[in-house]
Amino acid sequence: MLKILHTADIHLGAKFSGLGNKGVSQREQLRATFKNVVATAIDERVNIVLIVGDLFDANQQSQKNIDLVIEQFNLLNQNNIPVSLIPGTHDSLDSSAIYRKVDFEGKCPNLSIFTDENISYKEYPNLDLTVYGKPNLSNRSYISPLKGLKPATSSKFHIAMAHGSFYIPEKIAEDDHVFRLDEVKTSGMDYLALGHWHRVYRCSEKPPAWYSGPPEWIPDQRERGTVLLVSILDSSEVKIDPKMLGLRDYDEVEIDMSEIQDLAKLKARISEGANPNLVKKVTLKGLRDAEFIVNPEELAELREKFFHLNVVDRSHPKLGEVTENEERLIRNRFIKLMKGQIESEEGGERDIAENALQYGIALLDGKEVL
Ligand SMILES: [Mn+2]
Repeated sequence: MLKILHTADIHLGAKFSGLGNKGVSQREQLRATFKNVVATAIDERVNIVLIVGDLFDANQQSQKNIDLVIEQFNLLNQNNIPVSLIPGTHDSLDSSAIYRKVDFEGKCPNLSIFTDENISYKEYPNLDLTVYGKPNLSNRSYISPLKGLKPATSSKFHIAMAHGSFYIPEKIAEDDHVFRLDEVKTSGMDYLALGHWHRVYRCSEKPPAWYSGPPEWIPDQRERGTVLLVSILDSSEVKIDPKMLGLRDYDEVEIDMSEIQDLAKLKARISEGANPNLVKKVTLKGLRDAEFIVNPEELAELREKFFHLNVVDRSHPKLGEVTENEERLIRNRFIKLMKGQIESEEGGERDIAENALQYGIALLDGKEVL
């Protein structure tokens, strides 16, 4: 059996400028969680660690982060655990690459960085394993990170690393290092370790191809950080065990303001599940009582209950009832029609209808709104 720790998108050095004074703390947490990833690899006695791009958030890094990576890789070395790594889109192998400035391989004898422009491979004879991969050479590329991938040795186990986007029609930019399902299916690999998407996601069951997501929360991520413990049995059966290592958790909710009558109730709803390690995004929606105006300052005290709280108000004031004898007025006919439209729609369409109602009334009242 072969046991792997698969991680990616650690983004050491990320700025977290949107987090205000918590940014420094989360930057430090990325370092702490990276150490925890290494400690987990040792505890779990994995045979190899795969780092599938974006270990660093940028090619400019503090000496502190460089030293941390060297220290932690050496810790793995002391435990006879090799590391395979590809440069990603944030730490791409361009002319200013951190992997050109710092001789990580010279300082970490257990480390292999894939730097050939095309797919290359590294054999681990004592593990009966070959690992395949290619670096991202820039932030954007039309070339598939799986281009030319096929088994090249007689090893029992073949594993590929790729940092890019899994092709989903009309959802993926074509220059985002795109690879396709048929490339995965015909790769001849036992497992494909993916990076670039910031969530745990399975692209294919056979062969298994998974995104691990980042181990610690970074902006735009909507779940707690995770690594994948991957076991490949001698029968070639693959078991995937996601292990949540991130300290910060993430939650996102929508609150329908038609159900909320006062500030106390709104505060209580926002505070549900509050804890100091939670990043929470709250969107206020729907039609609220016209007299109930939410002042952001009144919600400010709730921030202390969370690691980070972001409240976005997309609610609209409810208008007075429309009576039949007013119906001849264009304005009221419009309101009635739009209310019917709002009732019959859901989700994004409903938002559009609600906005149309507000814009329409403003225009009928002679206001310039667009
Ligand atoms: Mn990336």
